[in-house]
Amino acid sequence: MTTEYNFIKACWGQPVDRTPVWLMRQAGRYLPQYMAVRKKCTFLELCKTPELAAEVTIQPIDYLGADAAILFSDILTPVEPMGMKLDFVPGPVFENPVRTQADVDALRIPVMEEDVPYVLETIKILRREFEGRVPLIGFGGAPFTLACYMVEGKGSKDFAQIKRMMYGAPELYASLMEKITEMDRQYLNAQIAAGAQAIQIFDTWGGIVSPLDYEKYVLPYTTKLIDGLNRDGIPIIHFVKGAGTMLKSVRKAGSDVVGLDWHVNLGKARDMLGPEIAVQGNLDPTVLYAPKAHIEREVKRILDENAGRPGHIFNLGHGILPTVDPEHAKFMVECVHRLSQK
Ligand code: 1CP
Repeated sequence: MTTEYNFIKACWGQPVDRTPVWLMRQAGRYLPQYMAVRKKCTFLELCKTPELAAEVTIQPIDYLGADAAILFSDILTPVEPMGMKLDFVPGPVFENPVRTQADVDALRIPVMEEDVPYVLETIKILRREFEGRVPLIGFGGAPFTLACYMVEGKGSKDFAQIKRMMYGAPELYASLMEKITEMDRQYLNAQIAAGAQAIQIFDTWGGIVSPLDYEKYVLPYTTKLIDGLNRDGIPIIHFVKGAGTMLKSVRKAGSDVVGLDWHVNLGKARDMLGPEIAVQGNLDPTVLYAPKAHIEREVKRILDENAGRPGHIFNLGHGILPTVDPEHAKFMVECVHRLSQK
């Protein structure tokens, strides 16, 4: 695989002249440029207007100098046309959560070109815009994280509803997960066909189950999803938040890159995962609240833990927080580039 982009090279474990870096949720509320666009419309309108979605995708590339762009959308965008009434306040809320077999049966698999044309159009605009500059990452939620929102109806602290279904109605749970996995497969393949150059799968809630339950209730569906992607030449990044103790299970899903939150030491994680797989992430997002000298020390510490091994993409261990000073985010990107330059 030949590519000029450090980000793509690092995904494949190839050597780079400096460590590539981007930030999860790099387009968003911490950027005044984003808020200026966001003032004019709702979040869903922003996702559904390709010119605006493209504009806010580009903002962090121009401002931060990140090495990869991520499509501006949400993991729940393709769930709405499955037949679920979605609102953002600003977190997602479904008016009609999935609780019964009839609810699962009523969910439809969207026809991507007809139901989410704005996502595919945004990708096409961005590819033209970024050609030769940065690669574009497409993304989706892992089936389990999507199911959490669909069953709970919103974010949750204890995830009581999804766990009731998982343990108490395993057949219902399995039928829901199968349907979501098939939707996700078609959605991510449509993004690849439209021009996405890498795919990130966000399993934000995959770490809320025990390691044994992860293998039983979460991993089989993510594995099936990744297996069904048209991934020739397209690196797949798999990020499971809170999975530090079960990275060997996460690796079994078969991605090219494994995402790391900040509850795990990057060096130890790499030892556990082995040299064949690349890693991404690891900086505690709250470190961006610290003085610059502290940010620089933390960047250096993570680069030192990686110890020059190929296949490292620098990132936060989860999304950037909305109250972070954008200048600190930009400084973090500069530190990664300066301290890793060969
Ligand atoms: O009013 C606003 O501006 C809405 C805030 C917002 C934004 C900017 C939401 C609502 N989503 C997004 C964009 C978004 N969501 C991106 C954009 C691209 C980028 O990274 O720059 C991405 C990749 C996501 C993915 C996403 N949405 C995840 C997975 C990653 C993560 O942060 O864990 C999850 C869990 C969501 C659900 C969601 N959407 C929005 C919010 C506030 C949330 C989280 C709610 C919760 O904590 O339960």
